[in-house]
Amino acid sequence: MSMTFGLVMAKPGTNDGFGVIAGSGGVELGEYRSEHEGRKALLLIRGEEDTTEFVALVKTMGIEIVEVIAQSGNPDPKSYFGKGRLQDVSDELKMRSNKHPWSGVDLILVHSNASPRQLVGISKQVEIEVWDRVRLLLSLFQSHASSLEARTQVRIARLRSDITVLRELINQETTGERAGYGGGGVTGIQAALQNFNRELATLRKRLNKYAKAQAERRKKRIRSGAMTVGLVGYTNAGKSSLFRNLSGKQVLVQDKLFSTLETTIGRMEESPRILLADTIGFIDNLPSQTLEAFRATLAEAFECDLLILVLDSTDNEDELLRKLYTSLREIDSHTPLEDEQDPTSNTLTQEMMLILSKVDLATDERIAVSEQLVMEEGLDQPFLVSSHEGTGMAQLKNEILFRLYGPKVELLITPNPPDGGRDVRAYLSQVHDTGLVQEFTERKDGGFNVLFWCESGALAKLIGNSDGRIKKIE
Ligand SMILES: Nc1nc2c(ncn2[C@@H]2O[C@H](COP(=O)(O)OP(=O)(O)OP(=O)(O)O)[C@@H](O)[C@H]2O)c(=O)[nH]1
Ligand SMILES: [Mg+2]
Repeated sequence: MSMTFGLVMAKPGTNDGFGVIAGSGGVELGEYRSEHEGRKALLLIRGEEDTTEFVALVKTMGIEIVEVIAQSGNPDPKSYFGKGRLQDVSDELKMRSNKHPWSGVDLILVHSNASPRQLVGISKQVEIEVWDRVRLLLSLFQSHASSLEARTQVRIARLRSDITVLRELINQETTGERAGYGGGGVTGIQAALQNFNRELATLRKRLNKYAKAQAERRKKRIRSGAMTVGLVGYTNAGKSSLFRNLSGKQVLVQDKLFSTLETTIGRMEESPRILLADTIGFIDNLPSQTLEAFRATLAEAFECDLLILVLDSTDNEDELLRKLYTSLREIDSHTPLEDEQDPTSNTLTQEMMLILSKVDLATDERIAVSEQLVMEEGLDQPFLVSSHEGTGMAQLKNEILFRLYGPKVELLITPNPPDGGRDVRAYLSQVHDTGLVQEFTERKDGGFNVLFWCESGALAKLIGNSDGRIKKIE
C-alpha cells in the first residue's frame, strides 16, 4: 500500500509500523510492549482544563511532555487550535535545531477527545504524529495488553477509531476539501477502509468466540454453586490490591492507570466457594465505540452476586465525586450479555457495597469527608479498607459473607440414634457442602454445633431432608 498520509494509522495485516492515523503505530497482535517509552511530546490545551489525569496517563506511558501550549477560548471545530496558532506551532517544529527545547519531539498530544475532523486538521498542519485523549488511551491499552484476548479488544477499539478518520479523509477528498495527502487519493483510502473493515469482522468473530467461552465458564461456576463478587471502580482505585489481599492470588498492582485490562477470577481465601473478579477500571468520557470492545471483559465482573465499588480515599472531594459518578454511570449503563437459553446469565445484581480504599494513606479528616460525600449521594456507608496494612479486611470479609449468605446460622446436628440411622459426620459433611462453615464443635453427646453461612433456600432444604437430625438454633 503506498499511502503516505501525514497521520499514522494501524495498518491491517502488516507489522511495519507504517500507516496513517496518529497513535496506532501499526502494532500487530502478538508483538510489542511499550514502544512509546522515552518519547517527547507537546501538549495542546484549550481554555482552563485540569490536566492532572491526562498528564498521569502520559506519564504512565513513559512519554515526556516537553511543553504545554494553551490557547484560550473554545476548540476550533476544524483543527482544535485556531489556524494561526497551529501554524506557529508547525513552523516552530519545522525550524527547530538540535538545541531547540522541542528537539526530539515527535508527538502532539491534544487534551480532549478530538473529532476525526480535528485530528485530520491538526495532523495535516503539524505533520507529526497526533494523539487525542482517546488515542492516548488506546495506545496505553495496547502497551498494557498482555494476552491475545486483551490485544484483540484493543485492536478492535483502535480499528473502529481509525475507520472514523478514514471516513473523514474520504469525505474531505470527495467534497473537494482536499486533505492534501498523497498516495492513492480516494481510491487508496477506500482500499484501506475495506481492509480495516475486513480485519474488524475477523477480530469481532474471534472476540465473540472468547465471550462465548467465557459465558460457558461462568455458567459452570454458577452450576457448581459458587458465588461471585465483582470488584469494579475507577482506574487505579486499588481493585487489584484488594483482589490480591482477598484471594491471595498474585495479580499486577502498579501505581499506573490501567494496569489491569482483563478480568481475573480468584477464590476468596478461607472461603473458596466465593469467587472474586478483578477487572479493567473505568475512566471518564470514553466513547462508547471504544468501551464496546471491553464489554465482554466487564460482563465477567458485572454479572455477579455482589458488586463491590472501590473508591480511592486519598482523592479530594472533586475527584472522589467525579470518579463516583463515572462509576455509577458505568454500572447503570452496563447491560448484561443476552442469553435467551439461560435466564440466570443476565441477572445484573442490584446488591452493591462501597469501599474506600488506601485508608492508610488518607487523613482521618479526608476519610470522614469522603464517607459523608458517598452517603449524601444516597449510597450505603462505605467500608474503610487498607489492602496494604490489612485494616478493615476482616470486617469486609464478614460483610461479603453476610451479603451473600445472610446472617450466620447456628445449627445443631444431633448424635447418631441408638437404632442406627445416618452417621452424624455424613450430616456434617453435607452442611459443609451446602454453605460456608465458620466453625464447628463436637458436643459431649457426639452431636455437633455448627456456625455457618448459607443461602436460605438451601438451608431449608438441608434441614427439611435431614429427618429431624439438623436443627436451627434460634
Ligand atoms: N498505601 C496503599 N496503597 C495502595 C493500597 N491499595 C492500592 N494501593 C496502591 O495504589 C496503586 C493502584 O493499585 P491497584 O491495585 O493496581 O489499582 P487498580 O484499581 O487495580 O488499578 P488499574 O488496574 O490500573 O485500574 C498501587 O500503587 C497500589 O500499591 C492501600 O491499601 N494502601
Ligand atoms: Mg488493577
